[in-house]
Amino acid sequence: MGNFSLSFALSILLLHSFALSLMNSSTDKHALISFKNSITYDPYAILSTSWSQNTSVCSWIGVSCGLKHRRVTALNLSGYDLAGTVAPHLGNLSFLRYLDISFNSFTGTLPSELSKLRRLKVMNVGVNSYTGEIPTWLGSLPQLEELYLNNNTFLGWLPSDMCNNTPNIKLLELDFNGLEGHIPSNIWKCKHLEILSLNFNTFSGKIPRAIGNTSMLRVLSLAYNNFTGNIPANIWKCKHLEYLALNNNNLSGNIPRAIGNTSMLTQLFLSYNNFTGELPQEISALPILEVLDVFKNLLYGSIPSSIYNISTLTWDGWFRRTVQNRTGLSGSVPNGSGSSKIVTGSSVGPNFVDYNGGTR
Ligand SMILES: *[C@@H]1O[C@H](CO)[C@@H](O)[C@H](O)[C@H]1NC(C)=O
Ligand SMILES: *[C@@H]1O[C@H](CO)[C@@H](O)[C@H](O)[C@H]1NC(C)=O
Ligand SMILES: *[C@@H]1O[C@H](CO)[C@@H](O)[C@H](O)[C@H]1NC(C)=O
Ligand SMILES: *[C@@H]1O[C@H](CO)[C@@H](O)[C@H](O)[C@H]1NC(C)=O
Ligand SMILES: *[C@@H]1O[C@H](CO)[C@@H](O)[C@H](O)[C@H]1NC(C)=O
Ligand SMILES: *[C@@H]1O[C@H](CO)[C@@H](O)[C@H](O)[C@H]1NC(C)=O
Ligand SMILES: *[C@@H]1O[C@H](CO)[C@@H](O)[C@H](O)[C@H]1NC(C)=O
Ligand SMILES: *[C@@H]1O[C@H](CO)[C@@H](O)[C@H](O)[C@H]1NC(C)=O
Ligand SMILES: *[C@@H]1O[C@H](CO)[C@@H](O)[C@H](O)[C@H]1NC(C)=O
Ligand SMILES: *[C@@H]1O[C@H](CO)[C@@H](O)[C@H](O)[C@H]1NC(C)=O
Ligand SMILES: *[C@@H]1O[C@H](CO)[C@@H](O)[C@H](O)[C@H]1NC(C)=O
Ligand SMILES: CC(=O)N[C@H]1CO[C@H](CO)[C@@H](O)[C@@H]1O
Repeated sequence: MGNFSLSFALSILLLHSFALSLMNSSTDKHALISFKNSITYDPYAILSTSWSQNTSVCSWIGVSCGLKHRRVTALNLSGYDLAGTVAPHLGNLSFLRYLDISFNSFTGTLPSELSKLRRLKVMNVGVNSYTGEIPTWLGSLPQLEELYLNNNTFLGWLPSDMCNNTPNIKLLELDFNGLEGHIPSNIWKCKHLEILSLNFNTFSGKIPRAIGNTSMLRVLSLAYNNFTGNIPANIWKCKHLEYLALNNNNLSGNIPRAIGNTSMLTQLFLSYNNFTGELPQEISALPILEVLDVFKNLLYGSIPSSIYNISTLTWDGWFRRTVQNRTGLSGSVPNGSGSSKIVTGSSVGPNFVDYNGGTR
């Protein structure tokens, strides 16, 4: 405790003197000019026309400043097709809270100087061509709430201490990379995690039991990986779970009865695994379930008739993907679609776009 408050006080002191004595708005301009100089392709001439030496950085396209101190608080250059690397000088934007350079063609690795951005809340570098391992310093940005690294070629394992020093992280979006290995079991230390999206990587091993202790979880999307073992029983403790996609993995075991406890669940994707046993009756206790996708498993038995009472379920999608495709389940669906609301769009498959980047 003593150690902690001492180092806390020290870092506050350091940050303050750092920010006050070294950094001012001309540092911000210097940092952004260096950033501009490392851009090799600017097809819409965003930087070459707007980012002019003789104007205030606060008037530049993509730059926002604080009202009083006129320091740069946001840099948003999403979708301008820029290419190049990210200059380490960006780490000098000590008041930066939002960094969004998604949907460009940035290459190389993320410079470690970005670890100096102690106020950063949102970092979106999704849909670029970054590579290398996920930098461990990302796990030490104390204010970080949203991190998007999707659609790059990040490699290797998640840092094992990932959740130790990012107490505020709410969203981790890592879809479409070359990541592998296990989900660190200290994931529960990310106490505010609401969205965890790891689709389309080659993660393996078991889904850690600790996932049940990330009690704020709303979206858990682990599809198209190589996870094995059972669904951890703890997962049904996540009371806020709305979207669970575990499809296209190597999971096995029964679909647990406790599934009936996640009453906020609207979309459940379990297809293309090795789940066995019967579809539990408790599924019909999910009052707002819209999509139930259990196609291509080793399930047997009959479809609990109480399922037909879930008025939100989209019968056409469910029917197509389970009964018609002969999963082994027997039973029939109601004549016509009758009272059921039909939303064909969401019944075709996981809507990855919803949780993919969040910027488009
Ligand atoms: C900003 O800092 C630089 C050096 O870090 C210094 O040369 C310059 O005078 C400072 N500008 C203002 C307005 O304080
Ligand atoms: C800023 O400098 C550019 C040349 O670099 C010039 O064309 C432009 O007129 C200047 N703008 C102002 C407001 O001085
Ligand atoms: C800004 O960052 C660069 C590279 O990280 C560094 O060389 C420079 O001294 C820093 N400070 C200022 C005031 O620009
Ligand atoms: C991410 O990459 C995948 C595969 O290349 C692609 O299908 C998807 O559209 C990309 N997502 C975005 C948001 O660009
Ligand atoms: C999860 O929380 C429970 C209490 O709610 C605790 O007993 C257990 O040790 C925690 N598990 C992990 C892996 O943190
Ligand atoms: C999945 O993991 C198993 C071993 O656990 C391995 O044999 C298999 O090649 C992996 N599949 C993929 C697609 O990585
Ligand atoms: C599932 O696991 C088995 C046994 O480890 C392995 O042979 C198979 O390739 C895995 N399937 C996938 C899709 O990874
Ligand atoms: C199911 O298990 C068998 C072996 O028991 C394995 O060959 C197959 O790849 C598994 N299927 C999936 C989708 O994991
Ligand atoms: C969760 O579901 C199980 C099995 O259906 C049940 O015994 C248990 O009481 C439920 N727990 C909560 C907290 O609702
Ligand atoms: C479905 O709901 C109706 C009326 O709400 C009820 O009478 C019936 O028992 C329910 N069926 C099942 C199988 O739960
Ligand atoms: C950046 O701009 C895009 C397009 O205007 C917007 O959708 C996105 O939310 C912005 N990013 C941040 C972090 O504010
Ligand atoms: C044999 C069969 O009916 N296959 C269908 C399974 O479901 C998919 C859609 O999820 C259809 O495209 C297939 O035709």
